Amino acid sequence: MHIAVLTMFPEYFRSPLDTSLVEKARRLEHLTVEVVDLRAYGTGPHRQLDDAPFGGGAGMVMAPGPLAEALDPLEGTHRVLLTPAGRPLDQATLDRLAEFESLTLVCGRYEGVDERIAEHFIDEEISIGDYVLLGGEVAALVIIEGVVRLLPGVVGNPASIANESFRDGLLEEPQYTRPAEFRGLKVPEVLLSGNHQKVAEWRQRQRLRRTMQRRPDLAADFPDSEDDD
Ligand code: 6GU
Repeated sequence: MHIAVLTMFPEYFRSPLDTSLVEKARRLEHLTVEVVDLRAYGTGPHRQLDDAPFGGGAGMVMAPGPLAEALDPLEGTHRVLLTPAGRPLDQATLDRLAEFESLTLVCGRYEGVDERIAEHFIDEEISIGDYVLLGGEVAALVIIEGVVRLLPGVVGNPASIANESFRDGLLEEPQYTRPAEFRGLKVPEVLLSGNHQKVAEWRQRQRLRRTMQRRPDLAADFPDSEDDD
């Protein structure tokens, strides 16, 4: 996969792209990332990217010219604008984005981008949640991490992707590792029992219970998810 990131803050991406599985994916050539400095497309001596909104009001708008020039060579890639006004990101969206050969992530700043860009130079608009950040950079990194771990060969054990929270609409059960007793705190007995059937039942019960408690919105899709424990 190739990802182009359009941003006013290219330095934002250095260490995240050089760390962890993202670095490994780049090293193994599952992934190439090109960070494009939008400032290079700005106009005037200050390489300006924003302008006042038509109709008045507070805040500034990212002007269409520089964005269009940066996006022209990326026609044919799947172009995503990161904005709090976009559709909320979820696992299904990441699964879908991971199928593209070439993604472009446009990091919005200021009050927004000129709507003509959103309508004619962008394929979809995505938000990472119901809160406001300074810009789309963190959201672009969220998408890069979410997508990279789905690329074949990047995560060692594909089962760890297949079994996770959200893939079947439930949160994951609690996990424990050694020691079996830590500062007087014990691991649930059933996990030490060696009874695989009992363990599987316990895990499923924990998943339902956790989802009910923490994410009743998700649990609503599971009519059989009474809190029976
Ligand atoms: Cl994509 N951008 C900004 N600025 N704020 C956000 C967001 C994006 N998603 C949630 N909040």
